[in-house]
Parts: sequence; structure tokens; C-alpha cells
Amino acid sequence: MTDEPILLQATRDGVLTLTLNRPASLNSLTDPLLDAITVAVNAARDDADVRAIVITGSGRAFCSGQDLRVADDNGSIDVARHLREHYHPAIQAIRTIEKPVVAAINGVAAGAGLSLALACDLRVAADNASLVLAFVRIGLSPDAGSSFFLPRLIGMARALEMAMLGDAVDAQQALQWGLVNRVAAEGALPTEAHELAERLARGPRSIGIIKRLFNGSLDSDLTTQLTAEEEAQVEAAATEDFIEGVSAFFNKRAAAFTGS
Ligand code: T3D
Repeated sequence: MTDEPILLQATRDGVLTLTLNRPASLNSLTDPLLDAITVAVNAARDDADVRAIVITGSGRAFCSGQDLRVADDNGSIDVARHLREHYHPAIQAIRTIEKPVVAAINGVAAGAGLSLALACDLRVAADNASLVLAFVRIGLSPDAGSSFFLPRLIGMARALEMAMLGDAVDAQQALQWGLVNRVAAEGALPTEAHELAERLARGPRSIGIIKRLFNGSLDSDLTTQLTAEEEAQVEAAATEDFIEGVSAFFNKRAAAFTGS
């Protein structure tokens, strides 16, 4: 039997696709897998060939969350250390990379697997996908950023219902709630997610600035945010892509952005 990598990586058309590859346990998360995600996303920061990222799962699931079989020699886990050393770096890497990250949710996303999808900028779900904040089912509370992202995405009432009942939300419901951006037919998901990411990859440098600006707005006030917008616009207006965008506009042609 060959030892397959637990995280598959492929770059095409400026899009890095990261595929969680532990299908036997529905791509449950182990420390090496979380660390591999962190390393891959951080490596993409300064890689000019990567202008967008897709995260997806192999087999029939996106990710079933923490691998529940993993425990240390004493049969337990130092949860705080574990979260700080392995989960938080992965979530922060996805949130802070100034390149768009798309989750292609190809089946169930459960527990911290849903947190991972929520940390991404955009979510495309297969029509047979289901999203479940499974923590409460095993007596835990949400982690890996889900208590931050979920109320902001779908409102407190729906977020609390998902967290307290732990019921699965199907793809259509998720779309209606704004939990995912798009739903694709199961077989078409890889192509649709790639096309969306490729479109973002062809976009200007300001897409990364937009990500930083909107992230900052989540815990900001108007005065702070107006200043942040001002600073962001100064930065965007100094890019080559802005010069190209204006030139393309007046020459009535499509802009050829380089991401710089
Ligand atoms: O620091 C810390 O450690 C705390 C951090 C916690 C973060 C968390 O994510 S806590 C939440 C962990 N996740 C869950 O509680 C979800 C557990 N899984 C499920 O509830 C179900 O598997 C699903 C709803 C995701 C899918 O159900 P179904 O019926 O489609 O599949 P299944 O038959 O339950 O699972 C298929 C196989 O995957 C099965 O193995 P087997 O019997 O074929 O050998 C199952 O045991 C395995 N599997 C699924 N999820 C996990 C898992 N193995 C290990 N860990 C899992 N999370």
C-alpha cells in the first residue's frame, strides 16, 4: 500500500487546491493534517503562482472535524494546548492570507470541519452536502473560530440553534441562510469551485486588500473603519493593477491584472 499524502496540493490557473486526504474517517483532522494546512497556506502567501486557494475533501466528505480517535499516551488530550498549537494557526493562516480562499464542501462538514469551511472567504457546497456544528452532540462547545464566524454569517438565533441542537443543515437551507455562497450539482462541484477561484485569481491585487478590510470590519466601529478604508484605498490606488484597470476601462478592453 502506498503512503498517500494527508494533504494533496495542486496548482493550476493560479489556483492552489488543497485536498484533505483521510477519506476513511471522512477527512477527520489530526495535528499533522492541521499543520500541513497551515504550512501550505503560509507558503502560498509569497508564491506569485498562487492567487487563490480552494480547500476541499477527498471521498464523500469535506471534513468530519477533530479525529476522535486521537488521544495522547494518557488517553486524553490537552485541549487548550492542542487548539492553540494546531487549530488556531490553521484558522489564522486562512483568515490572514491576502488571497481569496474558497471552501468546496463536497459532503458533510462537521465540528471543526465546519469551522474550517467558515474560516474560508467563500463557500460552494455540493447539493448533497450537510453542515453540522457537531460539538454539542459529544458534549463539547464550538471551537476553531465557529462561534466567531457563524453568528456573523447567519445571525445569532440560527447560529445558536445550530450550536445548541447540533442538527445538520442541508445545502439548500445553507444557501438560503447565507451560510454558503453557491450550491453546485455534486459532480459539478470541483469544476464550479475551480472556476470561481480562477476568476478570483485573475482579479486585481485589491482582492487581498478587500479581504483584510472586510475582516477588520467584523470587530470595528464606523470611525475606525472609515480610516481603514482610506488606508486601503491609498494602497489599492498605488498598485499596477489600478493603472491597468483604468487603462482597460478607457480602452474598452478586458483588464489583464497581474495581482501586483
Ligand atoms: O482539541 C480538541 O481535540 C477539541 C477539538 C474539537 C474539534 C471538533 O471538531 S469536535 C467534533 C468532532 N466531530 C464529530 O463529532 C463528528 C463525528 N462524526 C459524525 O458525527 C459522523 O461521522 C458524520 C455526521 C460526520 C457523518 O456520518 P456518516 O453516517 O455519513 O458517516 P459515519 O459512518 O459516521 O463515518 C464514516 C467513518 O468515519 C466511520 O468509521 P468506520 O466505522 O467506517 O471505521 C467513523 O467512525 C469515521 N469518522 C467520522 N467522523 C470521525 C471519524 N473518525 C474519527 N473522528 C471523526 N471525527
